[in-house]
Amino acid sequence: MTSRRAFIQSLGLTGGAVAAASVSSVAMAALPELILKEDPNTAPPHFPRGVTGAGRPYNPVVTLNGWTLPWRMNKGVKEFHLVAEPVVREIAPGMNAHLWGYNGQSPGPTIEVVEGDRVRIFVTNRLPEHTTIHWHGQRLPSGMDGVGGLNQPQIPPGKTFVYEFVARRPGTFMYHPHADEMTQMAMGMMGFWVTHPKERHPLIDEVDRDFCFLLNAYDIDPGSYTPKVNTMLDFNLWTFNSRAFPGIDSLNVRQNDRVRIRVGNLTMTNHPIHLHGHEFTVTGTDGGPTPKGSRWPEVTTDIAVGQMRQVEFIANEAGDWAFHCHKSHHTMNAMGHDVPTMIGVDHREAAKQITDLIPDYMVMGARGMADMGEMEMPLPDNTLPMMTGQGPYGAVEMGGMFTVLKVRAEQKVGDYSDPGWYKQPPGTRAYEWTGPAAEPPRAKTQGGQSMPATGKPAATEVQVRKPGPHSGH
Ligand SMILES: [Cu+2]
Repeated sequence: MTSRRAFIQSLGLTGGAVAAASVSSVAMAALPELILKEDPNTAPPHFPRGVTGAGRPYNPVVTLNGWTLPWRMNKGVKEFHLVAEPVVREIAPGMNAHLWGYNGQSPGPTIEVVEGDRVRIFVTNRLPEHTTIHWHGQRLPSGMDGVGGLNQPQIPPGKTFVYEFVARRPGTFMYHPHADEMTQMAMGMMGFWVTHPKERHPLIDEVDRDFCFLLNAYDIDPGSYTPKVNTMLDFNLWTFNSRAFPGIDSLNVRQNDRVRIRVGNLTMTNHPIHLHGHEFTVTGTDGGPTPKGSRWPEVTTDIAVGQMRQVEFIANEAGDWAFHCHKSHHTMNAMGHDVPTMIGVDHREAAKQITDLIPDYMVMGARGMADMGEMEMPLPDNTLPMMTGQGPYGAVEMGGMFTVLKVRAEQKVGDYSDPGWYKQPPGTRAYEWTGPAAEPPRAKTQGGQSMPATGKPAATEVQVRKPGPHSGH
């Protein structure tokens, strides 16, 4: 592992494309060099340098907690080398998962090409079982589509297969196995693909920042490392690019930038992805750029299973803006999903007695679950707290599919580094009311209902209302 890391460092990922001119014809007949990256940091945009035939220059994408795979030019063909292999992925600091992925990571590296490029991808299988790669959304010859058994024989362990096709349409794509799919996708095998337009496109605007990531999910028991691959719906880790908050990097932009975010969903359920502080439009789907007349503003877009969505907006509101899945269970990590509701239960007396027997016993959830965000409760090894993350004003109480869009006037063009927390101008933050306290409205009305019941007892104690059969009509 150490030598592999040293190799990556010596290569340098930025501008690390292998120039055709400097490689002998013997070398070109061999497999393209294997390039790996094992850390989970967001790599800076990959500008291919020293390469001819790259087509029109483009503004490269930035893969959230990921990277773009360098390639070499071989007689006019862009050659990539993907290796399917077991990897260790840090889901967030404090938790590593034993996954399967590509080139040292799950998800695999983003493949970034230009419309019209001829692309040759060598896929080496270092998994213990066979695999394939399906190029989700691409126009290509049927024999290159990657469905094991249907379009090609499976790639046995230890073998390398070659895929080759022309990236015919610009847009947002994904890649993933079509071989023992349930297992291999539950283990994290997937990656992003972006095809940039070869010339100015009437439906594809130029943007200042272009981000991409995949939605994925894992079921990893607290204290363990390997996903349960038979889980259908009850996943406990909801991730952007196999990272859970607070492990997901922020999206850092300059104020007034035109921003594009491309998202693909390879989980087993839909995700309503929600942005604070701005409206966006869906400018592209898995089928390509959307016609301008079909676009409308939204602040949440639902991304169904197997879909890709590309949203765009002008980031003209300075600040720190939440960007997350709107299913509240998807902004929560393991441990929280099966906790019984304790709101309103007074178990002080019971707790006292239990504490005599079990000194570490802790009462949770009697006032809601917010305490969990701050509580330093003992967790099994390799387990993330249910909700966590510190903001400038305390616990953010989030997990899973949550990150922050940081919009700053002082962010430099092309600078993707984290500017830190937003400094709010004086007088622009929610503040505490210090006047006389308001009387609870329940004291004046009958139980706070808009339609008071007749013959109802006075609201002096908690009423438990249950839906019952209709009567007295
Ligand atoms: Cu979700």
